[in-house]
Amino acid sequence: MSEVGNEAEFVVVANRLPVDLEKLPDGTERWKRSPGGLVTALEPMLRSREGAWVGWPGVPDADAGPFVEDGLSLHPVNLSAKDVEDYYEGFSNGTLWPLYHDVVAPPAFHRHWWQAYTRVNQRFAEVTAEVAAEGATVWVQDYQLQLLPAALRALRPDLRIGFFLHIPFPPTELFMQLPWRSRIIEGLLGADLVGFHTEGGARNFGWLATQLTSATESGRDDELNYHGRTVRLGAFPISIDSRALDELARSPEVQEQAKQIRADLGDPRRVILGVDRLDYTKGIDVRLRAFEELLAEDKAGDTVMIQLATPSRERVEHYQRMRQDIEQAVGRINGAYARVGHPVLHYLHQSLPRNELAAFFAAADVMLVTPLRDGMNLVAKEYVACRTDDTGVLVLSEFAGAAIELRDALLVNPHDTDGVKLALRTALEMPDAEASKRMRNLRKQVLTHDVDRWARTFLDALGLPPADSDE
Ligand code: ADQ
Repeated sequence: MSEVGNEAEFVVVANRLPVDLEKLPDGTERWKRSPGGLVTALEPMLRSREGAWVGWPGVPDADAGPFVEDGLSLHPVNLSAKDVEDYYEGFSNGTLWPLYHDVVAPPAFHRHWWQAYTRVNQRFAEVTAEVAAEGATVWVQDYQLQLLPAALRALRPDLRIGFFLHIPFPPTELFMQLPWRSRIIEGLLGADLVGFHTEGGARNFGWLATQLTSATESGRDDELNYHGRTVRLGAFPISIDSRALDELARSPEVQEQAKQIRADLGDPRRVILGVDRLDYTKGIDVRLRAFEELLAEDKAGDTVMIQLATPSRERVEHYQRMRQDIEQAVGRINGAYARVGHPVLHYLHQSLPRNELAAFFAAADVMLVTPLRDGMNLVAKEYVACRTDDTGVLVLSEFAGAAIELRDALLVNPHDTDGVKLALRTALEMPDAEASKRMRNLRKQVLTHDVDRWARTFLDALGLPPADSDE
């Protein structure tokens, strides 16, 4: 750990730092890297510009100061247990998350949650204002920080500010439910560029801005005029580090592990896979129902399904209930259709290391991605990147942002159980030639549109010139 200066030319602000503070049983603390696509994509750009990252260290009541970790300058925003409860679990995950995902669970509106959200966004703005050099570029990430662009601009009008929303921007009728709707839009209008995964999100936002604030259309559909400034809007579909995953999946270790997984399952004719954060938006119940009905109708053939689910937001009530429902369904399905030593459905409520996850992708003939609503869904792209021999079929919800780019998937409406069942059967029976043709097209898309390109495109639009040493 070393001292850090406060003069960064490029600053990323996200709810979480790219490292988590871990409290060990003996009372000591250590920083643990939390690997993710965002960190991988932004790391080279942060390094080449001596950039900084501002975010919460992931545990309540930490007392961490700025430090340098592995060449990255990190600036913790410490949150109390009450902040975490009201700003993060409350307003971010109990109000905004369900509201922005088509209210698939009812959002709760509480004034004290909103107050905490305002307060914490202000604190993030203050830390960022201290870190950024004169005229620096700041890139704010995601729904937890929508008030930050305006709060930061008020403190530091010299900064160039970009904002990217990783979840869907909701239909205008739903957004209007939010008691603090104008404040959120005003917060976002503090940015010079507001990015979404899809054109639809950008359009919804643009329309709401002209209805709820003094913003006016500029004559171009990707621009608004607001308080004498221009605010640009745009679609920037995020992606993955496709090359790295392709290489990992080709490695002899991962290929061997994939074979072993199939052998452990009893070498069934077909393996179906689901991989998600355990979240009610992901439609895990939808695919379990479709699989259960195929089993009941004796149409699944010699097939085994695996559902991997990373534990997520375990303190939020909706998540606890959903976990119970899913685990009950898993028990019911195996109870009815398994044989001793041969479950038809394997469920792991665990987070797996990257190489193991790649082996599961490489082992699966059919990938089921059935969210009721999803900003993008990186799992769909990860599966494609791991299919290095052009085999495998992706079944993908049309309500995932990824469906716009991955046209050669079998697209389904997750609300239509018969439709999902039919797609699943089609996938299980698809002739090899058709599957490979589709997979080749999917791979072309995913390998040429990686997360690097996403970040570069966004930062170009924001007007941050490439540094000489950018990779
Ligand atoms: P998420 O809702 O988290 O992201 P997603 O894009 O699918 O959804 O990313 C999940 C990540 O977790 C993937 O990289 C996946 O491999 C990993 N993962 C899932 N289960 C795992 C397991 N059991 N073990 C290990 N890793 C696991 C939000 C939005 C998305 C948007 C992303 C990026 O909700 O719509 O695509 O941000 O913008």
